[in-house]
Amino acid sequence: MNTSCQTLADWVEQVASHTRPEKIHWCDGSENEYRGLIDLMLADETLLELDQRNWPGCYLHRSDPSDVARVEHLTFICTPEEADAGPNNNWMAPEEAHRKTDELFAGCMQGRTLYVIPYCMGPIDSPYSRCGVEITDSPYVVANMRIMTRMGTAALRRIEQDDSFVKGLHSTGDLDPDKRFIMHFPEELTIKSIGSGYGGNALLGKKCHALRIASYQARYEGWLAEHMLILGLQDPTGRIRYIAAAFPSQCGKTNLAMLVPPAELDGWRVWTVGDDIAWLHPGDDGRLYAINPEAGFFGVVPGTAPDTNLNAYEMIRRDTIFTNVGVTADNEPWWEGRAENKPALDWKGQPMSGDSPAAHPNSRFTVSARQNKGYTPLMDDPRGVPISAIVFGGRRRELAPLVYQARDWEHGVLVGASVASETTAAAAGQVGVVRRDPMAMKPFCGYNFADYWGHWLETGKRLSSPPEVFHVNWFRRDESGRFLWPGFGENLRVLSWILDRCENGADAVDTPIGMTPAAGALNTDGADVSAADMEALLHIDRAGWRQEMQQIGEYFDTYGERLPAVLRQRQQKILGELG
Ligand code: OXD
Ligand code: MN
Repeated sequence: MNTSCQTLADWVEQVASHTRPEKIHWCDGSENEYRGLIDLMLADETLLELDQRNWPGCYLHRSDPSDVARVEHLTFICTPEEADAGPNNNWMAPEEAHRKTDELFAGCMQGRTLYVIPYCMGPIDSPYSRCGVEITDSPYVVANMRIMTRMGTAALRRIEQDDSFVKGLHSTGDLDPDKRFIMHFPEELTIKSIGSGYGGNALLGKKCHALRIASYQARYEGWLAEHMLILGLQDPTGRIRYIAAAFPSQCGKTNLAMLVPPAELDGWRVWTVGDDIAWLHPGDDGRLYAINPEAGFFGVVPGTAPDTNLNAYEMIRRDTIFTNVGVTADNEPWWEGRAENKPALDWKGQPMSGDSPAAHPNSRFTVSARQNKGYTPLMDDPRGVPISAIVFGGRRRELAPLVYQARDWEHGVLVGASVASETTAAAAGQVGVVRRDPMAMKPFCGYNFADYWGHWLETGKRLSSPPEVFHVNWFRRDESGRFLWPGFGENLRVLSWILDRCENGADAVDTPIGMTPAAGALNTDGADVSAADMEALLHIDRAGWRQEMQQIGEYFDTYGERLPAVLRQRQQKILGELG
């Protein structure tokens, strides 16, 4: 036994006798251990070494071509009552889900090593952090978990102290998509994932624990687990304020969290606290505080370039695991959007041919957050950072204006619950279809959305100084498909209006859907955006919004009696104002 935590020791023993590994390895999180895993994977070609002279510590992993994204249709919330999972989730009865997966786990680790990964989501010494243990047979998962979480001995010590942890059992199985399941048992604080090695399905600390299980725990413990980036925005006076922003996968959270200000906005700076997940707690002072439970970034590679995300571009030049990118003839990683060099092999290792991309559209980098130029030690502050503004957003060609502000917290909850976005390659399935993605949590909320919105409303009541709530849309296009807003660094202009609004300092126009920037209130000096485009970006199309509000009402209908009445009232009120 390698731990004084009896529950953990018993569980490892029980899993081992079921899965029958050849060896058991308790991860300590050391550099030596990481090096050993890399060597092992180089030897069996799970990893390929990239050009170490120019890309030191960088490796390429090619996944099975059928295993490149999250699989929402194979992801289940297994609460005893189906209604508790809600219409937003796939549900399976816990006994059935255990039976189905246990059958697949039986003997699945024969001839392999079982790794025990103790990890902590959040700073080790934060009261807001929560621990978990992932058991896996994949060295690739172990290496990624070491980058993405605080993993190893320190986490194990905390688990022994708390005597509480989330149990995550994972095996890549035989990668047969018909035998792939990602099961969550929120009441048992347990995850069982089999048949996939892809990040969101296999690095169990991330989506499975820090969002699905944590959102469920947060409801009972009085906090929020959200699919949000956290950034610190330093203005030219040196003052830093914090923003948390929820966008669906592949809508630019990582880019926004690492934003580099355009030259005209001299004196501004962005500090990255997190790029994907925020755990939010009401503080004693009535403000909302955020920690990032992760320690690294699992970001989308294509499009990463000096003009879109210089910090990320430089950050991934060393000590990075690339998954499913192309390679050049001289063994550098290559992806669409990388200007230098050209690809020789695509992400499957095949010679480039025709128009098919070199990198898979959902190819990823895994890298420590400390390698980012915008790293701030506040990321490791056990108290977290106070949030001034919460921003929701989606990818929408039409309708949603560049930015608008909710009137108050309740309206903000309605704005979050109404988020819709075009689907992307982060999940298997059709790309580009608009779907409702409330709070960007559609794939990640571990319980019924109606109860979740109720919990948001209750949380607001505990805040005497709640954050202001906004909605943004960087993705508006004209009829020809041209983007109306330049995006990336220029988004700072919108963020600075948002911060001004938090202190009633910028002019706004009152519209039925909320407050939009008054003419000239949003600084566009030096930006490549015409007055006509700006007008289109801020225009409220009343007929379109009437239809949208009606559709939101129909969407709410699917939650029946459980829908908090106040959301219906606010939706009806706006519909009435739209005339
Ligand atoms: C992610 C996702 O990987 O949202 O962050 O899919
Ligand atoms: Mn995400």
